[in-house]
Amino acid sequence: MENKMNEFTEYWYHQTLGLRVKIKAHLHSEQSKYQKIDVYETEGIGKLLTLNGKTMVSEIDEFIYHEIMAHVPCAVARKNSKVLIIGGGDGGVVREFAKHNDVQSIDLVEIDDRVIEISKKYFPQCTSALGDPRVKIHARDGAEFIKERKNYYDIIIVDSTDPEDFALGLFTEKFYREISEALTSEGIMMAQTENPILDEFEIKKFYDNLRAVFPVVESFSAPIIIYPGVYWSFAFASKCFHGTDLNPDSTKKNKLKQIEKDCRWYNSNWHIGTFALSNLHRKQVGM
Ligand code: AG3
Repeated sequence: MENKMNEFTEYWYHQTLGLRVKIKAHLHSEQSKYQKIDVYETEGIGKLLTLNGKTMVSEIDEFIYHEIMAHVPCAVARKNSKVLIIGGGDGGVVREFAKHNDVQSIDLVEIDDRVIEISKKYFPQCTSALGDPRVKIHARDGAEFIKERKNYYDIIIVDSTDPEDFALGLFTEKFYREISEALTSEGIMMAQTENPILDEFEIKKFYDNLRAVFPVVESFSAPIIIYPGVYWSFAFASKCFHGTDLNPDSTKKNKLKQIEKDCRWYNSNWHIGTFALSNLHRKQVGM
């Protein structure tokens, strides 16, 4: 929600607490078929993209979210060849997967193609890999798309908005079952799962939905400056691997080390450490 001309505010935690950002310019505003899309030039954190008044991407911290969404599953997966990203129209997660030469295809399924177009214009650093020949963009509903592929993907990422409105379907047991069916027997899925301390959305039920489908369900966290309460959680689910079962293959390990050199957040020590949960985080996700 924008309050004054020179400030952007997002209230969360039942509208009681929030983030306040000084803005230099309101670069773009439109109502797409699905949502209100805004881009701000801020005083301190670079450009900021919001959807329905909720923060999605800022230049100061997008690398954290995007690096971990791609490199955590890639470090564990024995095969990274086929990747599906649901949501994520800003292109940030695609950019990070594209750094892995063993990834053969990346399907990006974003319901709102306006998010992709606006990101291309204002966040070219995020969309830089969308032209990669391995990337295929599908402007469709992920919940529909997922039904069409069986036993196909090695990694599926759900890069969604908050669990409300049209994104709510991306947190259901039914959807997780379809994801599981779209994955190969060694497949891995990851999703953003909100702030477990404030826990506005009662995320345990989403983890219960995952547990109804996947034998392995784990959680980890990373700080995202612009998201409610900064402490952000992610779900890691798979049919066999734990989040800390890094692929022991030495060629793969060396390749990952090369990628890590250019990462500003991700490295494999951090990866192992982040799966060690506090008591509160464990309780909130039902572990
Ligand atoms: N993913 C959005 C996470 C939820 C943010 N919630 C909020 N601001 N209330 C963003 C996609 C980045 N690729």
